[in-house]
Amino acid sequence: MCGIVGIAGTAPTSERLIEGLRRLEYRGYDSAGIAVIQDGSVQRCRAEGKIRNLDNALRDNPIDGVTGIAHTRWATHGRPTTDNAHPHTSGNVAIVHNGIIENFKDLRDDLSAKGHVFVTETDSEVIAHLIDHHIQAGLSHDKAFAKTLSELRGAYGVAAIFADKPDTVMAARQGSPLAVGLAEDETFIGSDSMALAPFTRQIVYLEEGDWCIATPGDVRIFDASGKPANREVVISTAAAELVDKAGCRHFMEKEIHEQPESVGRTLSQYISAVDESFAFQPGELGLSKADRLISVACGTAFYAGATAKYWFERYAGLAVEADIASEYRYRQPVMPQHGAAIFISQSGETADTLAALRHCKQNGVRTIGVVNVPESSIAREADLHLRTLAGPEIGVASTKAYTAQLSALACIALAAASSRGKMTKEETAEKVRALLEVPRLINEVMLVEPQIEELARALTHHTDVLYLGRGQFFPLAMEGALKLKEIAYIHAEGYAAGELKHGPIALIEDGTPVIVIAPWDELFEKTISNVQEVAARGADVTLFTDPRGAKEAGDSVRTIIIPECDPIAQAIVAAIPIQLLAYHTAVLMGTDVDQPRNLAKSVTVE
Ligand code: HGA
Repeated sequence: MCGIVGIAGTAPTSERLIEGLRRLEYRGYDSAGIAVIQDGSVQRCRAEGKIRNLDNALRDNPIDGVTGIAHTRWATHGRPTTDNAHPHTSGNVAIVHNGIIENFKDLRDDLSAKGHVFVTETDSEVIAHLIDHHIQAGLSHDKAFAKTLSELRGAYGVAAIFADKPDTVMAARQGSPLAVGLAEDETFIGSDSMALAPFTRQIVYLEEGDWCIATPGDVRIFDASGKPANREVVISTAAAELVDKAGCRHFMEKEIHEQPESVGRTLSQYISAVDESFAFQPGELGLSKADRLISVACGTAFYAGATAKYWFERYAGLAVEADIASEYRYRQPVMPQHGAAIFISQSGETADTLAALRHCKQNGVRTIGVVNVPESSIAREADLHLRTLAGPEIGVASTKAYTAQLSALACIALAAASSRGKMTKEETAEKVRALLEVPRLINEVMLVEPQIEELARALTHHTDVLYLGRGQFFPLAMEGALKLKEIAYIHAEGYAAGELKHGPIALIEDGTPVIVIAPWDELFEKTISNVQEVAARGADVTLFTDPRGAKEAGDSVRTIIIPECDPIAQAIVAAIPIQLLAYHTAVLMGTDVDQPRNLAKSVTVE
């Protein structure tokens, strides 16, 4: 969500802070700001909207200093205005914050009574006042910072600078990720290693409850109890170059078209094209004897897990509960005795998913993370990290990370099937061959793009769209509806085709667009019956199917034909036209495709 950068440096920081922020803009972009220590006082520059607005504001009113902090915001408390933009100040203190301070009202009331004047609607401002209050009461800066942390309830990644301690940045982590970057004579703070990649590759990840004092070329880290802590220095793999659009109009367009490569890269991590076997020991998954698998995730990643449920059950005979992380963590779920839990997240920092993982770990359940960012919290904390290799995904609406998740999960399901003795070597080899075809099939399915653009044009005239699917295509129907809502701002529902007659069919009227995802399979006839039901009531149906399905459906319905392939491959291939449909509709609607309103890329708050 919000992104934080801090530099305790020896050279001017303003431009570098902005550079760091640009790399974090995917986390939030409703306002941004920086603060530096200049001539012994805190100087701030803030602007509403995207980072380029801050950059322009800085050009008009330049500020600079060798110590500074910066923030890009995704508002949770208070409107996205310049006044509410971070950094927030009190006296000599300036802070930036990622997270939510749950007890901010009590703290604010208490400090107001003591004479502090609050000028924003945010929860975060209280942190600046609290630190300032403790310093004014006579505590050293370190002690004031630590005492403040002990008084905060909720989640935070926070960084602070002090006009009267001009070489220092203090930072802390509780529930929101924070990394420290080390260089010879400078020290950096960032929400993730991507932000720090232009400055250094030597990274220390703060652990839960850690806080630190960063000075040029040095950092002292303390754990939650205040004891000095030693944390491993890792070499980050994040690329220093800012990812660019490679000639595409949007990152999302580029990321959709990168999928042959990203899926191929992910698959090759798990299966070998040489002998159609697994590139790892299936037994390593620890699923050979499992009686239950829990799949926990949010948003698009949840739909990847919900699709994989069909594979684990069908191929590996393993019962799966696919759950939404924000529900799972508060539901007092019954833990599997001999099972495992799988957590799916692009960023690996999704707050609800991370909390669910910790809950499972505490209860002795084996945890598996399917994560795209290898240095992230979920990747590090899971008992087993299974990588997706989608590469950096910048568009807020997930595309290549989703198909990479599906690819990894397909391999995991087949490996589980093999280690559980549910599939013979020949059977798994056949499925592995089918998966290895997916990158080529994705290239092939892209050829329907002109037809999709035409369909997208029609959707722009509607305010409601229904997506239908059965079996493994039901989660894809929900994912299609989610994509359309996210970026085209058109209301859409994804439904199980057979469930339609139990309610949503009442919504169908003349011209209601209905998108049906139904390549030919054993359920095809049933889905076609549902198509007839809605068509009879005036719906404008488009059927995404393969050549066989198109033949069976006849001329009565508009079809978009996708390649024929094995069902496990089809669940991945069929996702592409669904993504393209949302993309083109959004472009035609003129929305901000890569940074849709109200959304942020990785949701590190509850
Ligand atoms: N609560 C703070 C920070 C929001 C945040 O971290 N979002 O991800 C605010 O609203 O400014």
